[in-house]
Amino acid sequence: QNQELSYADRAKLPNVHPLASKLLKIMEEKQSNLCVSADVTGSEELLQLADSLGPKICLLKTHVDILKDYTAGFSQKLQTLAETHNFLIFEDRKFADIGNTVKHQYEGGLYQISSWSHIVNAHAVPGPGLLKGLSAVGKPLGRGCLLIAQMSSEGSLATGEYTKAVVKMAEEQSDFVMGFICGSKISMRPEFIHMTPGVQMQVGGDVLGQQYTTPEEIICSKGSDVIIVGRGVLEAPDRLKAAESYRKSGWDAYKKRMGQ
Ligand code: S5P
Repeated sequence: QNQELSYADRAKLPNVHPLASKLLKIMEEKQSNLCVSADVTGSEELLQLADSLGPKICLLKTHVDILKDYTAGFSQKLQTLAETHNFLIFEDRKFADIGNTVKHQYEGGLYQISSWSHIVNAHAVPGPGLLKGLSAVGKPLGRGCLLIAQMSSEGSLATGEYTKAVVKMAEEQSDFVMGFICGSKISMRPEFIHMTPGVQMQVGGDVLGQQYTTPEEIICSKGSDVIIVGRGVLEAPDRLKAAESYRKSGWDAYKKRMGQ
């Protein structure tokens, strides 16, 4: 039967990834399934966003490679804000190379992503060796990875059999993979967290192929767990007010799904 577990119940499952468990607990505590995508190009602005929206979110998603002024000091400050406001950090790096290369990209270079980002994501295209490379770096640090199983953009090739193969790959390396980037619930295992981008209050899109669905639709009808919102918050006249309305909308949809 379709017995729906709460976020709090899922956090306690014996085989849940420790970081998935932590995120699910944060979600329950803060009553937030909102991940804000902080797609801004200045570190000061990003830190300000993290500080002001921190109380509203369970997760903050970054694209560090769009920052024009990245420094190691920035990532330290971001970690401090994550602790202060009790959210996790998700660097949306979309790794997509052979294991040996992604290992270096994850650990080294300018950004040293593994040192500060709790969660990263990856395309499954290269096969399981990519996860082996990433987990060699991330597992000892207690990090987690999301596999990109579907995309929000028009004409995405990540559909059908590909999506199914991604789920299988995740199941085979569930000691490091904690969930998916997807449009809807694609795995029946409650240990996995489903996160969905392409979210705004109104259905629509942008001129470059992005497609938007509402929080209600994503959480309640599609059965996803976390809404990822960028411009819906960033381009609002009052970002804090917008974040609160997405938080409430996502949480109300979750309550409705739980039949409460
Ligand atoms: O399929 C995807 C996967 C991701 S991670 N579609 C997406 O839009 N994203 C990311 O989510 C994208 O890189 C961007 O950072 C965010 C959506 O931003 P928005 O401004 O369209 O809400």
